[in-house]
Amino acid sequence: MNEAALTLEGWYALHDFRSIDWTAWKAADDEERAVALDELHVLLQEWGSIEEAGTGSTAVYSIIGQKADFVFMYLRESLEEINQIETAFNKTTFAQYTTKAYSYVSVVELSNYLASGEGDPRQKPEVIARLQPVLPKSKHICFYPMNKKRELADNWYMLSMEERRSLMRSHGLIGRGYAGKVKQIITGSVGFDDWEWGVTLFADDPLQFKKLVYEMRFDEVSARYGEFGSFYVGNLLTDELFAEMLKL
Ligand code: 76R
Repeated sequence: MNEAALTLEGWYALHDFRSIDWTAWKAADDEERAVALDELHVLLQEWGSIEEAGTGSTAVYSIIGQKADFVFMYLRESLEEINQIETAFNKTTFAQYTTKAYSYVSVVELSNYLASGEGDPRQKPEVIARLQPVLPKSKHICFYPMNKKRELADNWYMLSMEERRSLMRSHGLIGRGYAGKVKQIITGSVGFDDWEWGVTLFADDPLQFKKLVYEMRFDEVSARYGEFGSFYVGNLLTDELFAEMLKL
């Protein structure tokens, strides 16, 4: 059997995409809308406290285009917590004015392709910080799921560890060129969802998403082996911006 890459897993992830039922939201009376906004505010505050306590992180972004209206990206220590938070939102009054657009279940993943150094990586602060990342509050998010191809001529999983390592080196070098401009979080979803990885990118300048993804298309890992799902791009929603979006 071919050698599998070793992976380290961190926090579990749920990308929960929702659309707003504007007809229902507009038909609600002021009091009902106020209750909905209050409950939403309470949840956002709770998620902030979890982030401060270091036991999880949450990103809230509006989504541009018709695929969804907003996304909650939750990182938590267990699937139970992820499930609880999803259910807690579903029970809110505000959730009654939303519909489910798409969701993605995965876990923060680091692989050993480019690993270096001695000792247990799980004890290293820089590794822990990547496995349990505080999601950046960048102005924009970009999410898409992807696979590595398994076709007869181009089968990632039949390449030797050495070949994959060398291809990943080139991938990492391109990525590093975007240091400071794009923050990437790779989550693994084999056994969890319909694709093999979720790619979540954060940037203040949305053009950096386009430039990074385009440049990678020419790199062999993506050009030959990458298969991509739908792309979702959005803008940061603070408490205030969320309230603003919902204002009639
Ligand atoms: O983790 C590391 O920083 C080491 C290098 C590295 C690995 C192992 C790395 C760096 N990535 C790794 C793994 Mn990546 N990455 C993607 C996409 O659109 C596309 O063509 C592909 C989507 C982007 C945009 C991206 C960005 N990466 C992976 C894996 C797992 C592969 C496996 O195990 O087979 C996937 C699916 C994937 C996909 N990558 C980087 C980036 C960026 C910006 C970096 C540099 C990070 C940095 O050095 O700060």
